[in-house]
Amino acid sequence: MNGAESLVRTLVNGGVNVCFSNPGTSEMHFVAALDRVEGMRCVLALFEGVATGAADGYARMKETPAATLLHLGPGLANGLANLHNAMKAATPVVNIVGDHATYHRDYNSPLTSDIETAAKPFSGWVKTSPTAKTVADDGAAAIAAAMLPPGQVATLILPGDTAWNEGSGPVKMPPLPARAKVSEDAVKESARVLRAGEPAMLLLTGLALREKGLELAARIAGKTGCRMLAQTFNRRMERGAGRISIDRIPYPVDQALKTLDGVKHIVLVGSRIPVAFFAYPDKPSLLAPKDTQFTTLSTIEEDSVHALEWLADELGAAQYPIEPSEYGPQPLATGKIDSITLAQSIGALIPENGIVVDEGVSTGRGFFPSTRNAHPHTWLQNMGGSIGIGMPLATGAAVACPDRKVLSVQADGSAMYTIQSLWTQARENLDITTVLLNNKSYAILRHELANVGAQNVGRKALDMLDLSRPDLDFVQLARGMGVPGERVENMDEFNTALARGLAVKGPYLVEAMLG
Ligand SMILES: Cc1ncc(C[n+]2csc(CCOP(=O)(O)OP(=O)(O)O)c2C)c(N)n1
Repeated sequence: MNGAESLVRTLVNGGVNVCFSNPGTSEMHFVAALDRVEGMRCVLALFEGVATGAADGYARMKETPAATLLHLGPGLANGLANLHNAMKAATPVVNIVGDHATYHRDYNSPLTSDIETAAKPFSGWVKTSPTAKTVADDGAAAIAAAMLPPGQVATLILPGDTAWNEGSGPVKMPPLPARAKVSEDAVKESARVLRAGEPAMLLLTGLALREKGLELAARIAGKTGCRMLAQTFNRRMERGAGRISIDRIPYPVDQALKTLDGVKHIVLVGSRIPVAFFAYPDKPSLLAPKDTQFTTLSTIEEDSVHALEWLADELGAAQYPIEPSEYGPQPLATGKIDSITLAQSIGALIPENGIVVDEGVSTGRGFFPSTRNAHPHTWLQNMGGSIGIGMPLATGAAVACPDRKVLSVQADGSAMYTIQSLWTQARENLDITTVLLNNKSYAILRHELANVGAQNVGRKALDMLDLSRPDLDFVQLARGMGVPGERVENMDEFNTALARGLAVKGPYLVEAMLG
């Protein structure tokens, strides 16, 4: 058995059952091995950013990593932006990059580059496998590294001769470490702060935003009178009817400052100190008041749910009554298409147990309140700020959860970075309805122009934020990649089109024209 097959068998034994790939010559033995091994689904992506973003979406839903297969340094480079997002989301990814055969590298042929150096800033673990005999061991180590709490990108570089030479056969996985439990001190100190009677807040992210964590946080908040908020961006939240509803720190700095005004203590539950996405002249970087005291109940690596359980016990809050959201969205909106009417209709139409992928950018920013009383659903966001994640994330989530409908809420400018995702969605018949928000602009950047204090803005600058001349036609783009769709100009049309898309089993695109 060659190295490639030894590696693929090791991946399958280690629970890696999907490979999002865009291969080349150096990966051909790996590709050939995929056919000889049962249990590995291969999904072709037509751009590497689709593969890496899909691996992120898959693992966020499945809790185990997918593999990617990328072609040398340039293939990796094309995939880096979404690996950056995956790193920020602490998503486990086994990122496999083919390389020239070890003896060929010194000739500096056209595709040669320093892959390790390119991978390092976007990976928690990087290794070039030296021989075919070690490649399976390195594969197992890559899975273990990816799964190291809270999860990370592990990049395994695979020189061609490690794939085609005689390998070791598959190897067993090393034992995976469990999440660490928090210390008693962390719990006691958090309890002391919350009992003190000063304005306090739990700031949650990660595992704490699943059902159990939210319930525990709500009991603690009810009992102690503290507030609870989520980070602005979170890797996964469980929301809707039957779940505890939680607001997020708003994105705009002024609104965030207002939201956090007056707080004296923030207890961090897997979260980080709240800071602004960008610096602006005359605005602070820290979003909480200067004299806020921060107490860490749990870090992102630790078991936040266990920590909340312990804290609830410590505070005598374990049985405190809670009020989960009830089902009861607002009625479907009519009239003009804008961020408010869209939010209302999406709230009414989110399917039971759906997965919402949110790259709605400025239009989607206000979608939270009106989706609170929707059917129960999961909400995925971009934590790394590199746009072009939405469609790949939706693709990966749909591969991970074939029985759940994915609703991909997608702004137009961000869509164009990884629009090839639609082809993969069609090829794999993935159950994804995309709501394409067409406002013909990089609208958020228009606000940012004013926020940073740019003066004398003229035509040349505004042209850099404008997506017209020519206008994009997303229905035609989708059709060209095998995804049916329709364009809508008012909310009545939107409601009908979205319901139609959601009723289809497979990909569909609704292009909503914003005024
Ligand atoms: C990879 C990357 N390139 C550029 C940016 C800068 N950027 C942030 S938002 C944005 C425009 C987003 O436009 P769109 O998706 O249409 O949403 P809208 O602002 O119209 O709501 C750009 C270019 C970024 N965040 N990431």
